Amino acid sequence: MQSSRDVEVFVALGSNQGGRIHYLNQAVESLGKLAVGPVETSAVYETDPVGYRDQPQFLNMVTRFFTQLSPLELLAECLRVEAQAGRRREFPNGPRTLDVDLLLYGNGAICYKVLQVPHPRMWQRAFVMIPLAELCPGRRGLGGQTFQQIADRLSKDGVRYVGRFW
Ligand code: PH2
Ligand code: MG
Ligand code: MG
Repeated sequence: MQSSRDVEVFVALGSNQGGRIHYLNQAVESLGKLAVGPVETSAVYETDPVGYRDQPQFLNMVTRFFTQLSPLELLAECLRVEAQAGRRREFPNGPRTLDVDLLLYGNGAICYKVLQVPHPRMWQRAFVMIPLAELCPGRRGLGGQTFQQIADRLSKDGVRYVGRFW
C-alpha cells in the first residue's frame, strides 16, 4: 500500500563492462527491495560512450518507483548496489560494471556536494532522456518543455533500442 510518505523517484542505470544485462537485472532486483510497490522500467538501449569515448558501449535504462528513503539514504543504497556489482572506480567516467544514478526525487531540488537532484547533466544526455521520456513523457522540466520534447530535440545518434526485458 502506498502512503503519503512515499516519494516517486527515477533512477538511471548504465553498464559497459562484463555481463551488462546481468548487472542491470541485478540492479532492478536490488532497487525492488527499496521500493514500495513495483519498479517500472524503460526499455534498454545500447549507447555510444559520451564524454570519455575510448571505452565499450553502454547498456542504459531508467527505472521509476516509490520509496520512503530520504535522498541521502537512497544515494547510499545506489552506491551499495554498485559495489555489489563489483564496481571499481579507476578514473572518473571510466568503464563500469554498474552505474546507478538518482535522477529525480519527487519534485525536489537537492544541492548537496555529494548529490545534486535533478541530476545536473541528465537534460543533455539522450541515453537518459530517451528512456526517461518513455516512463513520464508529459512531465515538465524547469524550462516548461515536456520530457518527450526534450528527448525529441536531442540527437539520437549513438542510441539504439535493444528491447524490453522486465
Ligand atoms: N555514463 C557516464 C559517462 N558517459 N555514456 C553513455 N553512453 N552511457 C552512460 O551511462 C554514461 C556515458 C557517466 O556516468
Ligand atoms: Mg552516471
Ligand atoms: Mg554515477
